[in-house]
Amino acid sequence: MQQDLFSLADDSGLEAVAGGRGRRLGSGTVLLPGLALAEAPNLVAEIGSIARVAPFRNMLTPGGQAMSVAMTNCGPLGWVSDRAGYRYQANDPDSGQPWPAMPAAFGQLASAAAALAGFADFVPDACLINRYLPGARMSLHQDRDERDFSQPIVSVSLGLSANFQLAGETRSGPRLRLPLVHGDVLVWGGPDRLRFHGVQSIAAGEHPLTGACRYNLTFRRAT
Ligand code: MD3
Ligand code: FE
Repeated sequence: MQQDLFSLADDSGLEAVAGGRGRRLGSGTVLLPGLALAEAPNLVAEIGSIARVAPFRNMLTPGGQAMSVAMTNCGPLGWVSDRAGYRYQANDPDSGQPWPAMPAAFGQLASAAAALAGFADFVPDACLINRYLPGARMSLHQDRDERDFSQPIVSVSLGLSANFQLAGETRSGPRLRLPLVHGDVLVWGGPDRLRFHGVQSIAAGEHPLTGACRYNLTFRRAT
């Protein structure tokens, strides 16, 4: 079991990732602790502007259950879920309007993080914005609604901390658990792109920048 956890974490310490700024969690997964810290106040302000145009909403699963995580999007495409299924679309289903533009600071951070993790030329066309209030969680799932799994995904954590779970290509088997804190950026791609992952229920708390809330930005190449 210990051996399994080591191979899951793949953190030998012999390799300098991103010039010492990164921690390798898998052959295609790199954690960049604090990479978004300096930009965080600006990112949170941009989330506020986006949410005034495309408010956070608790989407329905295809089974008809409201998700505990509230979501909105920015960029050319947005991820949506409803009774018809999961998909990316150019318009906000609540307003019929295009999703708000992706702020320049978002795209620049995502591309820079991907490059640090070894994925050159990552240009996201979708940014899903997740809002977790205390008690919200995301059960174990794969991200597989994108066309090209050779493209990585970049995630940025803001506000309250979360306990993240990373499994393998099946739901069963050992899981790496790690805290994601304000400013952390996680990049995953290559052989890790289809690993199951989830977020445990968020504990109550107050963050100076976000209040009683965690935001997660996930940057994707949907098409
Ligand atoms: C996947 N969001 O929106 S992303 C999602 O914190 C989603 O809101 C989570 O999963 C959140 O689809 C977590 C972080 C992540 C990190 C490493 C992974 C996802 C990963 C490694 C492999 C596969
Ligand atoms: Fe996911």
